[in-house]
Parts: sequence; C-alpha cells; structure tokens
Amino acid sequence: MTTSPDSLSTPEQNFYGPCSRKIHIDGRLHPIRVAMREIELSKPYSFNGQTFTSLPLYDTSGPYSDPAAEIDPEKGLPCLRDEWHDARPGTEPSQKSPHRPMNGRTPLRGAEGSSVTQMHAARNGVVTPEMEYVAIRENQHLEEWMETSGSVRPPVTAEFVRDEVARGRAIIPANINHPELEPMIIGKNFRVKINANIGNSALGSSIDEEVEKAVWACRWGADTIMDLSTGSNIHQTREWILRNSPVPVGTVPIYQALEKVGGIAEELTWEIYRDTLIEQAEQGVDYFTIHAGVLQEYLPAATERMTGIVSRGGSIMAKWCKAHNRENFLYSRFDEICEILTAYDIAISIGDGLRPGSIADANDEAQFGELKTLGELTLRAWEQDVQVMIEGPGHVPMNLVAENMTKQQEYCHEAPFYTLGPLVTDIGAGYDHVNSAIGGTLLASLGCAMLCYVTPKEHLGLPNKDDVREGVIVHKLAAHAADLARHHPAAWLHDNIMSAARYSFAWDDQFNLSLDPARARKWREESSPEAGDKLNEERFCSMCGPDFCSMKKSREAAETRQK
Ligand code: IRN
Ligand code: FE2
Repeated sequence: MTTSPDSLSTPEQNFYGPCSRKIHIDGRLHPIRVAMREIELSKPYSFNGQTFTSLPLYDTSGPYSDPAAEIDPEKGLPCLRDEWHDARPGTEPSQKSPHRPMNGRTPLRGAEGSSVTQMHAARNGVVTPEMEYVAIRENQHLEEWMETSGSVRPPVTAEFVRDEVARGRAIIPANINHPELEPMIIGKNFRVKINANIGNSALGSSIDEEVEKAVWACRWGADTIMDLSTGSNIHQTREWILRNSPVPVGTVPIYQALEKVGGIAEELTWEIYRDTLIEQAEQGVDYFTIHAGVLQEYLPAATERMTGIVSRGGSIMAKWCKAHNRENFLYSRFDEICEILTAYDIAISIGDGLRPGSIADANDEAQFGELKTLGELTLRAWEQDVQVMIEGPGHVPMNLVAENMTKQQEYCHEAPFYTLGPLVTDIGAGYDHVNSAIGGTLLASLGCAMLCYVTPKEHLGLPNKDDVREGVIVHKLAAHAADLARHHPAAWLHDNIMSAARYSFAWDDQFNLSLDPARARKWREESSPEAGDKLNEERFCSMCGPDFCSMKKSREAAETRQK
C-alpha cells in the first residue's frame, strides 16, 4: 500500500499548528496514560480568579497529531490497550474465523460462560481501565475550574462512569480485539460525540483512499468512524481501517452478508449473517448496527409513506421478510446475536430501519412503532450485559424534533440516542451537512448522545476527503454548541478563552482554539496579503477594515475610560 507523502506526515501531521502539543495524564487506578492535546496560549487569560496559560482539549486524533509519532499504515498503530490488561481474565484465543489480523494478534473471545463486556464489569462494581480512561478524558482534570465555574453537571469520576455504564445510560464501545483503540464514552451525561461514515461502494474508491479518510476524520475530530463499505475488498478495507484507527469502528454487518449472497436479499440466511458477525468481531469491530426492529407488522404503514423505507439495512430486511413471509431473523435470533456480542464486548447500535426519509414521513406510525420495539430489544440486550445505543432519524422538521428525544428516552429506558441529523428540510442538496447540523444541534441540546455526520454529498454521491472534512467540522460545531447549551464547563471555558483572544486581537490563539485551525489561519492570511509578518499585530481584519472594527473601537473606548 502506498500513501501519498502529504497525507500522513509532517507538517500536515500537525494540522493544529505549532502551539498544539500532545500531553498525557496518568491514571490513578490503572497504568493508563490519557492522551490530550494542549494549546499553548500566547499570553495568560483569567476567569473567575483562575489563570490559564494553556488549555488542554479533548482529542480524538490519537498518534496522528503527535509530530513525534512514527506512522506506518502497513504496521498499524501501537496496541495501547494490551499494556493495560496483562492477561485478560475470562478470555481464550479464538479460531472461529479463518482470517488473521494484521497486528499479528491471535483474536480473543470470552471463554464459554464468561462475559467480557464493560457493562458486565460495571454491574459487578469493577472500574476497568477503559472507564478510568474516559473519566479523565472527559475533563476530570479540570476539576478546579469545574468548581469555580459553578458547574451544574455531575463531576465525571471513574465511579460515575461505572454507574452510567451499569445502568445502560452510557456505553464504551471497545472490542477486546481492537487494542489500538483509545476508549471513549457515549451517553447524555458526557460530551456530545460525532461519528463519520466512510467506506467504498461498488462504484468507487480504494483501500488507500478509505484509510486516508479514516485518519483525517480522526484528526478533524470524529469520535467514532463507521466503515460502510460495500462492493469489493470489504474485509481488507476494514482490516486496514481498524489497525490504523484510534477511535471505535462501527459497521453494518448485513451489508457484507448481502455481498456474500451476490446482492440478493432473499438469499440471506441466519448462518451467513452469524459467520459475518464472528468474522468482523475477531477483526475488532467495536459496534454493530443491527436493524432488528424492522418487523412485518410495521411494513404496511411504511409502504404508504411519501418515501417508503430509506434505510439500506431496513430495506434489505423488509425485502427478506416479504419474500419469505417470515419475521426478520435479526429479531427472532436477537438473543443469539447478543451472545456473540458478549464474547467480544461489541456494543449494539440498534438500527432505525424505518426512519423517515422525508419531512412528510417524520414521527409517523412506522417510525414510532419500530422505536417501541427497539426499547424491548434494549431490555433483552441488557439481560446479557450487552451495551446498547439506539439509532434515530432521518428527516424531521424542527417542530417535531423534541418529540423524538422524549419518546426515545421513554421507550428505550434512557439508552444513548445516536442520530442521523436530523435533516430539517428535504431541499438542502449540496448543503445537507448544514441541514443535518441544524437538527442535530437541537436534538443534542435536548440529550442526544452522538450525531452521525452528513456530508455535502448526501443524496448525491460518495464523499471524498474534502467532504469528510466539511462533514466532521460542521457536526463538531453542532456537538459543541449542544455542549454549551447543556452547561458543559470545559466547553464554556474554551469559548471564553476564544472570545478574550478575539477581543484582544490575539490572532494565533484564535486560530489555535478554532475547530479548523488550518482554514482559519489560511483565510486570515489570504485576506491581508500585504501585511506579511505584521499580520499578527493588526488590530482589525478585512471584513470591516481599520475604521469600522467594532471590537477595536470598543476596546479603545474602554482604554480611554481607564486613563
Ligand atoms: C445513524 C442513526 N441512524 C442511522 N445511522 C447510521 O446510518 C448508521 O449508524 C449507519 O452508519 C448508517 C446505516 O444506514 P442504513 O443501513 O440504516 O441506511
Ligand atoms: Fe435522506
């Protein structure tokens, strides 16, 4: 495999600029080192009696933002989690799948009769290294600031994480066969997360391109990625992505199962599906989307809709049910599926096969009927200590968004909600990433735990690397806006420092603190080409020019008053 030189190495490796550095915070309970990215500020900023000369930020980029890291996609990332669990209790080497992973590890599985899930540990009172990792990552180290900022949110301790996982209100997707992963948590009491979908289709893209998109998605801020590959080389593409991914990787296994039967839905069988689950489980996939709620009884209502069934997985299962006149095997075999998931600690993301694909179909009988079934399945998965999240819509007008959140929480017993947007209108083609971020911000501010990104190519074509960037950054923005609305103290601190920097014309700090520092810096430079080295000293920008800068004027007024 070849990788173009500008894609994985310096200076682009440090996309965040020279004032960003990698720091590590040691665990207290376990031998973990939690990676964060720290921004060195050009001067001190004070709020509530606390002074900041640097700001540690939540970081999804793994080794990819560490200029010192040696990155070779053929070798994959270091197996970080292997060092935390010397011998994983309750596991045994597995030979269930004929494939061997590129990292040279023999795949593990839970020994007969033992569950290796985070939920199982949590319910038995055990704080795992993964739980401590996410507690620190979610800004436990800003304790002092949390106190002085009068935060109304519960402090994120390792014990709090354990409790949230035990009661199913949060999940830590971390397959025991994905040791390269830096653990993260999805739940309404934590930072809002975003997922980036990548993967090839029958009509385009190569393994190289998909790995490059995955790596860049992590650099730009994706908290998880999903490999939705269809077409050729599905197994290999996923292998390369997993071995190079510091974030959890999700898949929709029915896509690969469908490839195995030549794309003919009627020919799918439980046995083919089961073997696909095991193949992917042993590679290290961290969560599976499973469309188990598409039941025969909901199909008539879905057929009468404006846009029918728009979920790929949902339409495959609906076709199978109709052809055989039998209940969806993902539903009838659900307990057996869960048994497989417990052996590898794979989280289930129960699919919304009947999500509305148009404004006209939002919040209809088919959608909410399925949602009730997803709640029933949640309880069945929890019986086996399987971690669950619930997928949500789709296309929903703003006035119907809130009802989605309340019904999901009620029907699904507070399991985390993971939604595609929602898109708040059907006419956004070319701008559907913004369309999705509008609905996503509202839903996340009401308690949605993770947003699935949408790119500008939605409804039009397979996204390329630039589309991935737009999609990730715009949804990061949505997630952060929701964190602010939900009084996340670390999010507020970030914004406060940014505004202080803006008010004092500290340009470098403004670039470094923004979600896309490279673009902010580039556009600023382009707007004042004549300024050269003096750019950083300018106390205005080309938007208003020197005589109309309101910030400049109001600062001058304040300074005159002080004299
Ligand atoms: C997220 C919420 N609702 C759907 N999603 C994502 O859509 C899901 O996680 C996966 O990435 C993709 C599945 O699409 P289909 O098969 O439901 O169309
Ligand atoms: Fe759509």
